[in-house]
Amino acid sequence: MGNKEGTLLDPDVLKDRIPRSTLMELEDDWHKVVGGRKNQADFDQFQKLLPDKLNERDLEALFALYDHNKNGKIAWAEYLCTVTLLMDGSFEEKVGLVFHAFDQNGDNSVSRDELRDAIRKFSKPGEQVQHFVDRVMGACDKDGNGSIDQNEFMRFVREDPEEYARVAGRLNITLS
Ligand SMILES: [Ca+2]
Ligand SMILES: [Ca+2]
Repeated sequence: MGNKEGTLLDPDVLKDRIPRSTLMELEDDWHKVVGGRKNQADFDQFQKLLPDKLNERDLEALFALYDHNKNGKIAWAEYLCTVTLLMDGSFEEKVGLVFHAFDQNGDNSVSRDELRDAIRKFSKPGEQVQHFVDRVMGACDKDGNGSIDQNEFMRFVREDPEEYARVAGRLNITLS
């Protein structure tokens, strides 16, 4: 499940990717809400770190996106990494962030069960969940091995942005 801090990027690289003023604001907010760098944010604290007030389900989806190592808490490194990728990430990095959130057991593939859980958490399907899972699985799993790897997911997002928007709709991430 990745390293123990749960970052997807090297913390030293991260610092240079966002403006110094933004980094200081993030640190300041963290300090006020969560305390020291070693403290981890729980769900209520996480909510206070966000600029916007979100409904419960959207907030849960966002929490899962930030919680890279899936331990139910947001570490400073996870927070900084996710904010940086959302602000400054490439298309591939942002899709990778979403893929990582879908991949519960961290084996770099999304199984049908993981896809179903992800769709329950992240999607605005507009149809019955099981139908939606079947359709998305069919569209993504080009080699037919029953799970989705990152390249397959990337291709799916490129080929059908509207379907992707339904899959990850609660996250409301602008891809660039
Ligand atoms: Ca975590
Ligand atoms: Ca997996």
